[in-house]
Amino acid sequence: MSDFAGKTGLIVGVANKRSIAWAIAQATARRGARLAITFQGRFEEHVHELAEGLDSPLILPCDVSNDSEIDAVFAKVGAEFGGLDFVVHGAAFAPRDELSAPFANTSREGFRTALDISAYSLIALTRGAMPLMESRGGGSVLTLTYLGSERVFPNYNVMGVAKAALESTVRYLAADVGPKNIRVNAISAGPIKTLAAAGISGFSSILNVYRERAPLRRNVEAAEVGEAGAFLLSDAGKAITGEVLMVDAGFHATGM
Ligand code: NAD
Ligand code: IMJ
Repeated sequence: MSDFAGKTGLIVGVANKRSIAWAIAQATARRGARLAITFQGRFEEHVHELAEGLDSPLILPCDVSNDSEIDAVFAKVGAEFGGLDFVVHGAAFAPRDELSAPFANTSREGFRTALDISAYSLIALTRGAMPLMESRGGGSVLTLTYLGSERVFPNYNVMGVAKAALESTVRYLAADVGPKNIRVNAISAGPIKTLAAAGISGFSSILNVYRERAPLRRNVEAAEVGEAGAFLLSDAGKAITGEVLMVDAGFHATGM
């Protein structure tokens, strides 16, 4: 498989080996992509270790709430790669208290933070990538979302609102940058035990409910999201944009 030969990608949202963004990175690297991977402060060591297995990667700091760090990433990617074919956005955050307190207690600051880091950042990254993608004749942007955008799940709270904003952002961006042959899509993944799921009360019971009710009677693995991500990012997906692809063993289709 070499459908990413000669292609370059930027991966945002790798914390450790369990990160879904890392699974997508591996799926594209295996097919020949050259990658730039960003890390959020405390994950620098982890990301450097993971990237040791990649072919001449670029490792850069990026807090997605910081415009100058985003600018610096694209300046460096432009200088080193001379263009960009795809971006993976896997950053999400809400202050921990917002994921346990009653939803009606959502604070103004918690709401602002969740939407800034989990949804606005897709706009900022896509805008930064645009000139580098235009120089390649187009590109593909992929983000990660969750069904909590449409249905209520216990404790998902303001992250559900942020994911609804993110999915709408996918459609507005797709319409805006489509004429430049840049595609924007999301994968809505089933629950996976990553760092973003660690310490969430009741997460194991959510995994059990999915296993019992999903048509495939199982949960999904990060590697499976990685494969679906590689599909959307590759030329196999070149007529797909503004889409939210469910990669959840069919759970979303069930009523009861
Ligand atoms: P993860 O903890 O490995 O990834 C989340 C990433 O967000 C981390 O790498 C973290 O560094 C990054 N991040 C948070 N704040 C940031 C900031 N200010 N600047 C830069 N990066 C920041 O967990 P994951 O499950 O791989 O999450 C990746 C994406 O997948 C998220 O958007 C999440 O909502 C989504 N998702 C996860 C699941 C699941 O069950 N794990 C299901 C569906 C969707
Ligand atoms: C997270 C919280 C509550 C319910 C949840 C999740 N369900 C799933 C997740 C049902 C699947 C994981 N998910 C899809 C996320 O998007 C998680 C985002 C997240 C996680 C944390 C934990 C640590 C923290 N802030 C966070 N912000 C966002 O402090």
